[in-house]
Amino acid sequence: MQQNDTVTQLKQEFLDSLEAHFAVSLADATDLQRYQALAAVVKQKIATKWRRTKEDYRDTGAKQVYYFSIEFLPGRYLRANLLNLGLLADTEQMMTELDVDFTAVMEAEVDQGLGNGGLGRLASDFMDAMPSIALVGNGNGIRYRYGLFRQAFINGYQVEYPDDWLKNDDVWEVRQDDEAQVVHYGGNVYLQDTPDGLRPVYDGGLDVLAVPYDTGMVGADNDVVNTLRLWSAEVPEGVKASVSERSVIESISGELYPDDSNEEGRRLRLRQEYFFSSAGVQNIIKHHLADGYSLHALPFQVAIHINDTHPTVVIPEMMRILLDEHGLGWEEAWGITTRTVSYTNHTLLAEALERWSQDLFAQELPRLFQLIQEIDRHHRVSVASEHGEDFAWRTSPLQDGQVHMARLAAIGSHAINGVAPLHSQLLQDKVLHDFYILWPAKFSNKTNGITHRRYMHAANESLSALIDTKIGRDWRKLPKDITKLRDFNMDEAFLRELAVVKRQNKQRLADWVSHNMGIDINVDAIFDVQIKRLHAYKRQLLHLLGILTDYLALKHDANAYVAPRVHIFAAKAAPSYHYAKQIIKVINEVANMVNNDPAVNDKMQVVFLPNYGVSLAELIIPAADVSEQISTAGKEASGTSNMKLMANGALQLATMDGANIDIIHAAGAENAYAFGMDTDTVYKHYEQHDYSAWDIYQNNPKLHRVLDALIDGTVPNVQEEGQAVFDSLIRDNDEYFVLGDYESYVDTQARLGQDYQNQQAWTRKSLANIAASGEFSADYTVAAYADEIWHVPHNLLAQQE
Ligand code: 26Q
Repeated sequence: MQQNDTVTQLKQEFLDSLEAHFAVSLADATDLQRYQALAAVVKQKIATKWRRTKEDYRDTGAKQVYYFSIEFLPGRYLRANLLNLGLLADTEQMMTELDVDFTAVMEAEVDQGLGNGGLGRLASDFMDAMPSIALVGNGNGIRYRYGLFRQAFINGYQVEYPDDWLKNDDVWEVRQDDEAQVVHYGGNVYLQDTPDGLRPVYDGGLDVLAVPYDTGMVGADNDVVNTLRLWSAEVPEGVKASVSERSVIESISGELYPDDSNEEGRRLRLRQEYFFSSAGVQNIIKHHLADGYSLHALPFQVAIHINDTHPTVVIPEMMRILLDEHGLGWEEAWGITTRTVSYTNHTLLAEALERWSQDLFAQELPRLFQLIQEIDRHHRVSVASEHGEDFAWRTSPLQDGQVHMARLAAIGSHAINGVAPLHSQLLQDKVLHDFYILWPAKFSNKTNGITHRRYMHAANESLSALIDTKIGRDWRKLPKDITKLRDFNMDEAFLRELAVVKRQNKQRLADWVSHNMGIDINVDAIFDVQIKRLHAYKRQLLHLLGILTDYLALKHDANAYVAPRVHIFAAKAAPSYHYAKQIIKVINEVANMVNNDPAVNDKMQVVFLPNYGVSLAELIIPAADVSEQISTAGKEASGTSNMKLMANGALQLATMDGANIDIIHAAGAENAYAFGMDTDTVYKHYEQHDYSAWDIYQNNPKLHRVLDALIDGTVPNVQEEGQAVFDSLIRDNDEYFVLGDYESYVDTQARLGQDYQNQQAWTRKSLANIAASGEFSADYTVAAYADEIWHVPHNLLAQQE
């Protein structure tokens, strides 16, 4: 065995750590103890870099970016941290030498799920990208006591269990008592004349102590470690709180809202939004002043970015601090605030735009409400003369008894961006059109990105290693350099090696499915993957109708040609989203029917993996052949699983929506399967009211049979759910045009199935996707934010197109 100093030293540190923490030998240690001991070693290595980074930022007076997000979805840290520290290979070797199952050790770490989906995971990808390009950027969010629910299926129904992620302590976090902040809610507030002008006097209300827990965000192959700060709600010291008062306070950081589309504004949710926004802003300003800067220097020293509208209260909160606590005038405070804050929108769904009842808002945050009234008044005055009363009305933060958060965010920030070109265009043309008329220069696009480090180098180590053998390792620093792989698309040996890697990854997933679900899936079949939140607009239902089409074809004609496929779903539905849960039930029953039917199951299988999250994504994505990105055009802001799947060599079966468009463009249309209506067609149907699901149903016999299968007992055990799905399509005229895209979808699936049979040609298309994935690195995304919005330096080399 090869001797390696790092491995030897790591081994000693690991064994010492086991003894120091648990007084056990390696042989007697559990996987959890092994994990915690190793994590402690890694944390020590991070700590030195972290301290130095903090000192360096303080000493140089670098401008700081703060990314405010109500969700972060980090998943597991150990493997990603080892990778970024350059210690992954050595650790693997050490574990081999010690005869320890490293996978089991890593799986002992809890998957930190303090977010719902795309938005939260994007925030965590940015937390990986920022230190990796030496950008001074920190996260600010909530340390929820319970994260996103754990999902199980019972009789095909989704059942939710609490996510008690702190049961075993979080090894990575550091509690910072001396950084705690008090956040105030409710009560009455009066303005009193004082020698310094009008000042608010508070009467009653609730004080909550926000205590931060910091985690080091490790840069890849450098010495930078930034900070993710998550706030926890506690009773302030010296306050005598009854049991019920205590529980009111602690509930503020008690649990993540398990909904990713803003069902209805609830009081506790508003308290959460204010909680991390206020604690974060107070803390930033406190340090800014302690470092000797004037408040007027704030926009030069600090950039605050709000991830969707959930932290929009930072705008009135900053005004409150500048006006009430530091006596600035309105105009200077407003200038400082707007030049500090920037905003990203993540949704085109009208129902997902955040609004709060003014009554509730005024009860919870009375002083902020007064300030919003003042912002509203200034806004109306400044736009009415030029654009008219009606325009002023439409764009005002306060209208119809509600506080419109996207309007407040647009007015109170200096930059507004969407997350893919189509999305940014639709923001300008439709959703935020009035604001675009007012301030066109505020608007830009910043296409989302992903971290290849987690989703490729760590989750698909053999793929990255194989690529290294062809183009060296520099592409890991400069992801666009992966285009050099295109030179090898006629290299047959390389294509075979790529296919071998894919097959190994499929086998790894098949083993998991066999072990955890008791289903043996066929690794020679196409792994056709749809993994994302369960939502009507994402159209898992369209995929399901495709499955039923194949099933009925095979049942009616044993010689029908259907390319062998394993349909792989993973998705959580919001607990209150009844329709989404009905779709889960139907998919599970179809899966049961198909998997237990010997007449079809050498051609098709359906598996719905429970409890989708970051760790499961890391297992599924490397194994995917096909990436289903089939939202109704104009609905998905960007999507990010589309980028992760592409980087791992899956071909897109996709509508022209969100970043699908850009992925197809980058990979080449011949290396993807685009289908369905485009955005213009969808909007025309909305305008002309000429879409008839009933007509489509009546005129397409194949589709007719498929839909009838949902209600005539063909699919067993779905009396109620099958009817509900049927009704949403036929009686309610199919809001998301599932039937309108059906024909195009099944035709495209058939063509794809044929193409897959030529393995070499398929692998060549797969290679084209991998080779085009570099531009979707979050490193570039974050660098673009840094250059164009935050105005902070970084060390990512600019690259020629
Ligand atoms: C708001 C108020 C009350 C309760 C919940 C919410 C809430 C929570 C989460 C609303 C929305 C979200 C999350 C939205 C989200 O994940 N959007 C996705 O963002 C991705 C990153 O930009 C995009 O790729 C996806 O297209 C978009 O759907």
